[in-house]
Amino acid sequence: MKEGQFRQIVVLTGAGISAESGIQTFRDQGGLWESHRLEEVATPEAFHRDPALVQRFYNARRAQLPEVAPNAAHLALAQLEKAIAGTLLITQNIDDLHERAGSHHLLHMHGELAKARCVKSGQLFRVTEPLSEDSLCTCCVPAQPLRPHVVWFGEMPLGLDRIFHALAQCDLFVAIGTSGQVYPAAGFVDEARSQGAYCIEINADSSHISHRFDEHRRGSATVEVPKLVA
Ligand code: BV8
Repeated sequence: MKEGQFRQIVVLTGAGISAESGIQTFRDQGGLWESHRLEEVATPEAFHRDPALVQRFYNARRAQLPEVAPNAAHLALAQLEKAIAGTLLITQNIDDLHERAGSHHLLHMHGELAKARCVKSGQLFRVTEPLSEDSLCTCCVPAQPLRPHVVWFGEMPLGLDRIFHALAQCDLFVAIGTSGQVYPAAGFVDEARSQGAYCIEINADSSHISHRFDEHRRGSATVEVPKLVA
């Protein structure tokens, strides 16, 4: 990226940026877990219906975190924010690989696997052991159930005001490793494009939103993201 070419950059990442770190994408599993569709497990209704199943789903994914590490794509994005202060990294992912790579201007719009929250007060807690349907908060009397601090289907994503403000100001929008199937994230490219931002898609494959981008860099994130940032 040439010096001074872009001043305000919004980057959106999806499961594909963590694939080469060993975290399976939703698309690889066909959106399945224990033969449940993601949309069936990642919902408030599922948590109400079968909290043990939903806690097991997130315990299994949380248990992976200590075994995986940020890859070259995560590290390149951390370098990008050092080089261009007007960079905002929005991730759909709930893993902690962007933080561990050194990114700070980061917004987890779908929440964070490493955190749980009180269903009543909304207070956040760092998860240090597997949660069960009996996990309770320590902030309320009587104690209330703890749920994963994750945005489920049908729930409002986090940080949307900040996101739409950044999309309205950016001169470059880059989507990395997302299939563009989940809204409102899949519509961010339209917001950026409508105000004149240049839009680049980095993906190993085509996506549901490829046609909305000015430029496509087809390939793995660990190759294409460092090239973009160089
Ligand atoms: C909302 C956290 C209102 C959980 C996730 C009916 C009722 C209510 C809502 C809806 C409805 N119908 C539709 C909706 C909207 C719904 C939606 O979009 N549904 C879809 C299924 C149609 N959205 C919502 O409910 C959202 N909330 O709408 O609230 C509202 C409306 C407007 C404005 C404000 C509010 C909330 C959605 C959040 C759901 N939670 N995650 C968890 O993780 O367990 S979504 C989850 O799935 C992920 O976070 C991620 O976002 C999504 C998976 O998408 P991707 O990240 O793109 O991953 P995927 O596997 O699909 O693709 C990987 C890509 O990487 C591929 O393209 C592949 O080619 C590429 N790749 C692979 N390897 C590599 C690579 N690329 C490069 N290099 C590689 N090595």
